[in-house]
Amino acid sequence: MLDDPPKEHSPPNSLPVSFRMACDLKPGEIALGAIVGIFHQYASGDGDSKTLSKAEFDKLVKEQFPNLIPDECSSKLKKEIHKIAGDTIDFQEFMQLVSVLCTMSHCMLLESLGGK
Ligand SMILES: [Ca+2]
Repeated sequence: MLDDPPKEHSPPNSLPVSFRMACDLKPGEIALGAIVGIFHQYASGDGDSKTLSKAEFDKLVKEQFPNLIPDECSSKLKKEIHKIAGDTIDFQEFMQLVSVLCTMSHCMLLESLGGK
C-alpha cells in the first residue's frame, strides 16, 4: 500500500485573520488564536465586538466550557462574574476567567498524575 501524500495544513476558519495567515501554526498558537476567536465570535452577537453582554457571556460559557463549568456551577459563577464585571465583560476580564480555567485544568492534570 502506498503512503498517503502529506495533507496540506490549513488553520481552522474560526481563528482570527492574523493567525489564519500563518501556515505553520504550533499548538500553542492555535490555542491562543482559538481563545481570541471564541471571544470575538460571541462578543459580536450584539454589534459590539469589544465586550460580552450578559447573554453573550452566558451562551459562551454554556457552549464552550460545559465540562469545566457544568450547569449546576455555572449560574453561581456567572452571577459572581457579573457582580464583579458589571453588565459587560471585556477581553481582559474574559482572560481572567480563562486563566482560572487553565489553572483548574493544570491542577486536575497534576492530581491525575499523583501530584507529579
Ligand atoms: Ca457584544
